[in-house]
Amino acid sequence: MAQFEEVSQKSAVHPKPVGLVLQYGTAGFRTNSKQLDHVMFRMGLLATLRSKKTKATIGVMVTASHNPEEDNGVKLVDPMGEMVTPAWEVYATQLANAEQEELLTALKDVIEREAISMAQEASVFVGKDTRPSSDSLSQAVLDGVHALGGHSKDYGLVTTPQLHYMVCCQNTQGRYGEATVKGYYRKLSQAFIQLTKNVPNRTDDQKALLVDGANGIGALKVCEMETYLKNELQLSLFNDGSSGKLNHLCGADYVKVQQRAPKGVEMTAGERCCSYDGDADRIVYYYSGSAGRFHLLDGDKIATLISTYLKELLTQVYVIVRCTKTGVKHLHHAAQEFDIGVYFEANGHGTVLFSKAAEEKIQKLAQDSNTNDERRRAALLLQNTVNLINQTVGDAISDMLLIEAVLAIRGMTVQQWDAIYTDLPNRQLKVKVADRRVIDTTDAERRTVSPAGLQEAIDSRVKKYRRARSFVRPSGTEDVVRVYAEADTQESADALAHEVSLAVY
Ligand code: 16G
Ligand code: ZN
Repeated sequence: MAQFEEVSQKSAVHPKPVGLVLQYGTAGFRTNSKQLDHVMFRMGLLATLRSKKTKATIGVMVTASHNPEEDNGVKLVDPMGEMVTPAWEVYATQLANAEQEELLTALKDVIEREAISMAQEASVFVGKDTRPSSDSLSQAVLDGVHALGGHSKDYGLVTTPQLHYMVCCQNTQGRYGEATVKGYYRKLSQAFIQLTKNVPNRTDDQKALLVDGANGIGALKVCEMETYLKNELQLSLFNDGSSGKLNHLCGADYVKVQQRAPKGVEMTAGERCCSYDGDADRIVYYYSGSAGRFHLLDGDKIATLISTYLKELLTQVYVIVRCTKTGVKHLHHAAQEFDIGVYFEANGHGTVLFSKAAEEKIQKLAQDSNTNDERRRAALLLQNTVNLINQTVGDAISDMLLIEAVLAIRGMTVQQWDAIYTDLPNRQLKVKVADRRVIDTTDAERRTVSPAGLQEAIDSRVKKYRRARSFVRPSGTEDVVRVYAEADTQESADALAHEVSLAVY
């Protein structure tokens, strides 16, 4: 078949290093960029098959998020803008690891198992972050798509959530919005302006925000967006990529883990600051207190701010808290089960999901002239809130605008937001062990079930401290075990984390 002829020829231009084995992990393939050319070509092939199978546009994003600049990675985006289904993660791994001469067999195996009609048209959207390697790697993805006769649209430099958004817009025939970067800016900025325009006496201080762009794609894109915001938000951008290295001493991951301000950001007491990660799907806030103390507002604080705001706008709500395993796909899935699902990881990745029924109800109330003024006002706020949120995946730019709007509407300072609750002192450590897979967990990774005796050992150490908890789980992205401990004082939290690490080791 001519189709496979072309795959053979082109794949020779993107050869796989013999013996190299990679895994489609929690967030796709991720490793040193030098090892990824063949993976990119093959993900172009797989995305084309996925598109034929679903009869919809599929996305491929080239990025390694918060990893160092030398790394890169790739992940696939399913039709509604969500992460690709687990069964296809398995195909991705098989395809990436097939030796050169086995590639066609591996490809045909997927086609057969999924009963894919090769006559079906295919369409793939491709995006990339600002890493030096992203140019040639995204070209390899496009080569893969074309080798199987798929149509492609290359969005070039976009944030990860922008690509998810484009895929969703395309597959919902524009109902979610226009599948262009400008369409994205227009939709979000209009919603933001609608939300904030009636807020009385917003001062320049309240409109000002310091942004750490992690020297990445988020910096570029938030700059493009600024004119759309019509001065309703005044951003001072740091780490804009003009001189510094991507994610180096800056960005959301650095700030969250180090619990300190990024390099180059000069903040005065009480000023609101935020940091994106390298592909702008995560955000954390922070400020400097009166004594120069650093205060972090992580994903948990963001979730609290947003859910208390939503609760105020709704007349009848039952708030249910649900915990899941680590990883966006688990949280996203759980959030989909509710009318309104607010999900955030402590690291700053998260969004809000509205069920179709909830969206329709909001729409109806906002348009119904019989609705009383107060309910109508709430419905309009909710409607614009829905439009401001990127429901496909966590989005630093969209989350930032939502947080800014909520603070403005509620007339809250960053300190008042911080005071909604107080975090117990805590410590996170990573422990290197011979084989992290021997640790198995349950209860959303809060208790260990194996190896035998480990949970008892953790319990006995926790008992020695006041208001203490400690969790242990294998990392999904690094070859380490993560240990978390909290207690009434920082000294106790540190000591407990240390003791539990020894028990793990
Ligand atoms: C990935 C996940 C993130 C999770 C992190 C945990 C996505 C898009 N990202 O970055 O949700 O928090 O892994 O990593 O799914 P860890 O297991 O090494 O702590
Ligand atoms: Zn990211």
